[in-house]
Amino acid sequence: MEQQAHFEAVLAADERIEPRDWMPEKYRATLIRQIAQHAHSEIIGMQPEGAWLTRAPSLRRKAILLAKVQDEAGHGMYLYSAAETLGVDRADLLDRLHTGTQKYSTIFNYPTLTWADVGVIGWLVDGAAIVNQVPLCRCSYGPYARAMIRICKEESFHQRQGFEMLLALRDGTDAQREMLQDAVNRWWWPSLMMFGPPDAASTNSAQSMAWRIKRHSNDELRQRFVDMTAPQADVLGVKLPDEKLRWNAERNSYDFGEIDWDEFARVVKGDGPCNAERIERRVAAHTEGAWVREAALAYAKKQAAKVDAA
Ligand code: FAQ
Repeated sequence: MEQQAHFEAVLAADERIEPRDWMPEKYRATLIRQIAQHAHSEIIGMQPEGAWLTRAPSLRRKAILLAKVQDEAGHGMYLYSAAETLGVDRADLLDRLHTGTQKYSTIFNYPTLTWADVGVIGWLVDGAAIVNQVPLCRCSYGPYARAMIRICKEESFHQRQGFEMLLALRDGTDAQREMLQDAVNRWWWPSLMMFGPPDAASTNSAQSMAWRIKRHSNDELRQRFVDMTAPQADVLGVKLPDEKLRWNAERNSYDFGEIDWDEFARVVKGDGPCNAERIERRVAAHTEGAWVREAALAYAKKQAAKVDAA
């Protein structure tokens, strides 16, 4: 009772729960679920853009893209470390990703067909990630909140590099502008799905908000993203593929059309355009990297033995 009261007092004071603190088992399980899914999304998210590293149109673009893809790996590392403070093992989490018992974001199951897709991912996908993740910097669990502060700083660079790349396409040839519009047509709706199911169907939101893991509902953040992005589309000279998108002066927000939730459900269940390919590639990378993990562990053991001997 005393521990529960302490937990609730920390939440009420908007302070942070730390790994050493007592916490309800369901709070721990919810955090493990969300942080692990988030970590998996970061490392699976390296694949769609990574596919363009060998085809970047200039050395400058290649250097920027390399930095971005490496950042995503780093985000995965911060997040797996944050999850480990809750008593789980990174190897087990990766196992769960590889066997399909833990999810990752639907957005990374769509293909990157042209170079414009790389810019649109920066603009829309990293843009949506920022809207979703800035509030997570104030999440009630300390290690997750602190990881998010670093991640958000890097996401903001990612978003800008994407937008800057798209400005170059806007100012390019007709064919480049067409390529830009085509990429926007394909990525707009999946980006809106990143925020999760509508509030009425969101099974975890109410409890996660009460625990101050989430600060806003899925629909609130989705609306915030649409309001932020629609004027940016005008700057880029592209049309967002939604006939119902229009400014609503009464609500002081954009109205927008209905998301295809059947498509969302299919992609979550593993039946998206690239689900099988993404997991196959991930498992292959993991298997091929076994010797690196073995070598790193052997080195760490040797160093520890040296310290013991001293
Ligand atoms: N995809 O009850 P809710 C990035 C699942 S990182 C797949 O509303 P919750 C950076 C959900 O897990 C992108 N599954 O769930 C980058 C739950 O199933 P479960 C990842 C989804 O947790 C950029 C069920 O539906 N970001 O982009 C999705 O309260 C470029 C019911 O949903 C994060 O993970 C989905 N889109 O809210 C990297 C942020 N949405 O687990 C590379 C942290 C929902 O009960 C390149 N996560 N589901 O079986 C969150 O903020 C939350 O977990 C939500 C979902 C908002 C995603």
